[in-house]
Amino acid sequence: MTEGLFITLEGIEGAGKTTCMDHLRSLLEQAGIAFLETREPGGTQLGEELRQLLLGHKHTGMSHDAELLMMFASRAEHLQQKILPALDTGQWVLCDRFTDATYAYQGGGRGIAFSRIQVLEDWVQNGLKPDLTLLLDLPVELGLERAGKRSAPDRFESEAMEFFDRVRQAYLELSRKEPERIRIIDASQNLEAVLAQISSVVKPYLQSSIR
Ligand code: T5A
Repeated sequence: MTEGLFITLEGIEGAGKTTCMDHLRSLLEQAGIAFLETREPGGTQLGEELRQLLLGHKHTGMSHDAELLMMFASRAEHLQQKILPALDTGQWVLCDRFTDATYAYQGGGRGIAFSRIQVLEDWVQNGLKPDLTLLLDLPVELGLERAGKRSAPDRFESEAMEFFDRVRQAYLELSRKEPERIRIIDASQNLEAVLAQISSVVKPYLQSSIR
């Protein structure tokens, strides 16, 4: 049984996860809550090396199954080395992407059946799920426009618009299945409005942590 709260941020490219992570960090710091901030794929030495392989252009034609398995290899290491130890000692965990991204990108985007992903989720996570997921939702065109202003596209960002449409729709389907856990944030609004939505979702959790 874990004690800390596990919060994840999700969304298509350019949704504003990095920007919102800064805001979450300051909310937790102000509340005096100890936390681990991390990301996927990545978060450990092995995970960061897998991230380079997954996001870089060296293996442009990697098979969809290899991509899926590498995501879960990174996740298995991450859970054992970082996430579970942090939660077990009562720290909160803020994670930039987790398994919902696998359902959205490898499931929705690549077309791998959710039931196959579920097998790996059960194996690697043994029932663990985030307590709260903030899904930053916005039209694909807007996300790609924002992401494009920033840096050269990685292997995923080089995908076609239709790929991200499927990713977005898969995320929305996940939130319909688990509306209590996966909260939709309208990320098309200006930054101030987006951060206000995040504060209003997260504040009840902060208040319940103050005993
Ligand atoms: N992946 C990951 C899988 O396929 N399967 C998996 O299981 C997992 C875990 C990881 C990639 O791996 C894939 C998905 C991804 O393609 P990543 O770095 O986590 O890559 O994901 P990215 O989406 O590439 O992250 P980005 O850093 O590109 O996007 P962010 O963090 O969502 O966006 P951010 O905050 O950098 O914002 C983009 C720009 O928009 C501005 C910001 O200032 C910035 O310039 N912005 C706004 N502008 C106006 N109004 C707002 N509300 C704004 N919010 C942000």
